[in-house]
Amino acid sequence: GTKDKSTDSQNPNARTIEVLQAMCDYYTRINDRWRSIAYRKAINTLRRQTVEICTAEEAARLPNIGSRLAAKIEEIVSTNRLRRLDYANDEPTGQILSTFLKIYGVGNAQANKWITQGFRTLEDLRQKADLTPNQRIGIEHYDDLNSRIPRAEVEALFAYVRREAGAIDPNIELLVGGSYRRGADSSGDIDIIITKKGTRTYGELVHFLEDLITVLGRKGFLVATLAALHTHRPGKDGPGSKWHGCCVLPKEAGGRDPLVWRRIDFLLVPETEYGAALIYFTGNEMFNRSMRLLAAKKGMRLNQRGLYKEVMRKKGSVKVTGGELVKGRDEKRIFEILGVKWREPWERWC
Ligand code: DCP
Ligand code: MG
Ligand code: MN
Repeated sequence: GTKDKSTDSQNPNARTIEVLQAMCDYYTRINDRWRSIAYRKAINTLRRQTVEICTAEEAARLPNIGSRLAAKIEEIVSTNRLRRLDYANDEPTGQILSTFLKIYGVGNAQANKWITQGFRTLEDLRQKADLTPNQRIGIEHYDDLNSRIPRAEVEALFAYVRREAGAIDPNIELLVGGSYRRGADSSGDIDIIITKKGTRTYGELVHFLEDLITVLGRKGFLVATLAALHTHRPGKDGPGSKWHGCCVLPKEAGGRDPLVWRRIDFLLVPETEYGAALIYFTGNEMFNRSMRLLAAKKGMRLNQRGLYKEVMRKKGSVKVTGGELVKGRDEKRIFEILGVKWREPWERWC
């Protein structure tokens, strides 16, 4: 995670790590998940070395470093640079692609399509492209939606929501998950998890959320809807019910002038699924992935709704799962059953 970067300068492979990190950032920017994961793993391996790794052969002997990455490590050590990175930095489509990919909700397919259609700048898109309402929001508020939300502002936004929520239903419980719960100084969005004692399905919370959205919209706190309740089909799987949109901190609540648009997510979680949902929505994504892998290794299945015993009845080629192991609000029980040491939210970076 980002936390160990400060120690890199003392590492004998500091320069190699720096270049590989730039490469990793590049792949993250152009949404190449596999390569960015491969680079991150290699960087973690190098961070653990106490001697400098100079040749491809030495590098390839280490865990999580394949032959192509090993060759790149040798190139960095012997030339102090990496041609692939120089190339990535001057690649014009790479720059355009990364600009387009930062538009909220835009993925590789859409970004590449725009490039093929000849669009080069956000201004091109604004004026000439055929945009969905969400894409237009993403472009009109590009800078706001790409800037981090300081922790204090997350708290002010949350206080605003909590006050209105409490007026609708005093028994509702709200918590900020995501990077905020992990203790981050700033967040990309604000993730609000909503639950209530005694609830068994998210359907029991839907009316509350509808009321909350209405009130917050009327007050000018919510300014755009990106993904609403009705896009979610009851009975289908998924994280229960959710709402994604944008909000602003009103001036009278300490908001800046001009108002800054922020991304906000509401997630409905019945009390019976709260523990598993807390783990999922606290993240981070890598931590979730490793927890799910661990569960699978122990013949169980973990998702945002619960920890299940995998019942391997074969029904055609479909796996039938059953036997929920943990019901309720207890995050710690899930760690216990998985046999892993409890980790506080702020220790869940990787
Ligand atoms: N999550 C996940 N896998 C995904 C997306 C999300 O496991 N593909 C989980 C882990 C995240 C949490 O949901 O921590 C919230 O998602 P966010 O996208 O809001 O990510 P964070 O809150 O962690 O970071 P940010 O500060 O960028 O919002
Ligand atoms: Mg978040
Ligand atoms: Mn989110």
